[in-house]
Amino acid sequence: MTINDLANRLDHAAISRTPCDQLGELTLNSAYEVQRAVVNRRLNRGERLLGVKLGFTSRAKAAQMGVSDVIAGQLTSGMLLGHTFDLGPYIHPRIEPEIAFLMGHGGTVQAVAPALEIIDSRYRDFTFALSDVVADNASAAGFVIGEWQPVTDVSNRDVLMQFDGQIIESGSTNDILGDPMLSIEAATRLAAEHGIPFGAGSILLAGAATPAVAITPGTRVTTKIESLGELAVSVG
Ligand code: OOG
Repeated sequence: MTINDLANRLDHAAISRTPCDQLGELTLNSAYEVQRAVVNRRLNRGERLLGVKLGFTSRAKAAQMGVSDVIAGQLTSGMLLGHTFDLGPYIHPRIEPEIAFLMGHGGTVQAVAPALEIIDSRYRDFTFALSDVVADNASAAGFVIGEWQPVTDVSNRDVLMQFDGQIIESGSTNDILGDPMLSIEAATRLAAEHGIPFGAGSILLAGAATPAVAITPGTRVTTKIESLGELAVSVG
């Protein structure tokens, strides 16, 4: 199987909303090559690159999925959702609260916002090895950004996620690598190692502070992040 064959398998799964088999033995470098080929298929269909997402920056998330290393995926314009969206395009979507950074020049941060990320593994039963999920663009599927705000200290802040007003997950921003600001260094390093564009104007999703939760139509999802306020979305 070539890199292109593997990318076609993942792209077809996403487009047809039919989960596929895991890819089998693959080095991490080859997995990032498959990711690039998968993202290129989106760009060839007219999408634009908007930034980078990190995966498994929180121990709770890594434990949920049975993996340990921090990984990067790429965010495209087709994944950017409004405050109301439907789940039609996804296979088995889950949602997680995130912090978004808007990057400035030279690794500086221009703005910060609360965010929600929809992840959707293209693999059957949402089950994968680390190389599989890297190839599958870190399960990137959708994201919603709340109001951008001036840069403020976002370390050690409470994070909540509610479904229809009931708390479903809670944590701290320090669950993200011990300090969410460290996600900038991690993204810069992974982007440089794997040829992923990441610079001024890029959005960075720093990784979930809590495990992801399966979502179903008709749910109102709210995240509240201390110092950043709240973001609420309606899932149709
Ligand atoms: C991979 C994506 C993980 C995060 O924030 O840790 C992730 C997955 O769990 O499917 O986005």
